[in-house]
Amino acid sequence: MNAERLLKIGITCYPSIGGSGVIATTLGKELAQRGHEVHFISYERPFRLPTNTPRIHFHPVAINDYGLFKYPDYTLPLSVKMAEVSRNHQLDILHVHYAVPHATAAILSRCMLLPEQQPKIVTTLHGTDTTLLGRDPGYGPAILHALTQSDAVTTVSDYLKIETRRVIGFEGPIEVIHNFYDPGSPSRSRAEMRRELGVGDEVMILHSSNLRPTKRIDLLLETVARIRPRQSFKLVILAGGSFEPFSDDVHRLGLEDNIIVRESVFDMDDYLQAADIGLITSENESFCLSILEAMSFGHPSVATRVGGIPEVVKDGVTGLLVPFGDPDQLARAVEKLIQNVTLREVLGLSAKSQAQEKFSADVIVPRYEKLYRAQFTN
Ligand code: GMT
Repeated sequence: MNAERLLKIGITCYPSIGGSGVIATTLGKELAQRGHEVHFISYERPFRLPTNTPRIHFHPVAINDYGLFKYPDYTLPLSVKMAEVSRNHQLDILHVHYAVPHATAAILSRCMLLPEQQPKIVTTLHGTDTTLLGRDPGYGPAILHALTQSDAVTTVSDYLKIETRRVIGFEGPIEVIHNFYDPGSPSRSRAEMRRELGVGDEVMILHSSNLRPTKRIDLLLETVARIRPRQSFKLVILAGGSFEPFSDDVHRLGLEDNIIVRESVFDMDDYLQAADIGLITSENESFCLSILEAMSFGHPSVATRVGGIPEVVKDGVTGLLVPFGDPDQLARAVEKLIQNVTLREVLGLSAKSQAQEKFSADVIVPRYEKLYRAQFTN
């Protein structure tokens, strides 16, 4: 195969709000802009996937609800659709994001195809597919099997590579390709956005996540409850899930005037440009895309020193890292950035240049293209 040949690439990901879906969708858009033909295969159109865009196609997977099954099955119809799209569009590559069940479905789809119809399968592990499901005896062996059968495996951080070896016992090659983010063009100005949110001269702290247990929203709220003075900040939470279960804690901690919650936000960049500081209190993160999003807009984050976060944030240079589980230390770090405007600006500028130098589409997308093309050499 000619090294510069344009490829036909299938991408499967979770289409709803979540870092792995965002990365997969953005990667697909970038690949299409570079001339490749990209076929998304999932149960819903990924929420950031534009319509009517050259070289981008979406193939929905229909899931029937049979009374016979107590639990609906997605893996089999997904694998059938993957085989159909591979056959009909002569896919070169099938790139699956998040192993469960996508990698297993991809391997199964390959068994349904003649040898000359089979795409090369690239599996990208994103986080809990290793750290949580990899430990589960009901999933671990299936994940190991799918990784072993994949033509290439990538992880989004060095940390996740090490964990994949340790937790799943996968010994084959793993390429670390970090996540990427390029700031878009917000549709509203920073001032408009802050007015709309009711944020005045206070420092706007942003927390954006799916609110799953590992994000430790309890710790996030405990942290902001300890920031003094209370009038110095507003915390905007962009929730990729219902915030309702945390409402009692907001009242208990007397944070009603400090917290603004928005659920299922699609115009992320509008909020990012309005922010000043990011705040992440996670127990574990393979990478933490929302820190990178904040960095791309020139905002430093205060975050816990866990998992792959130190690969994204250089402590004292592009943000501040604090040991996990200590709301007092987290609050002191946030106060430092609230009070010291110069420090905030210096860290923010370094964060932005690190984001461009290490984690931009121009740096990362060619690494995926190279990996795809490497599947056809030798
Ligand atoms: O693994 C998950 O819990 C879900 C996944 C997602 O789809 O958001 O998050 C992981 O992948 C992101 C994108 O690569 C990373 O930024 C997150 O750090 C990672 N989450 C965890 O490791 C908990």
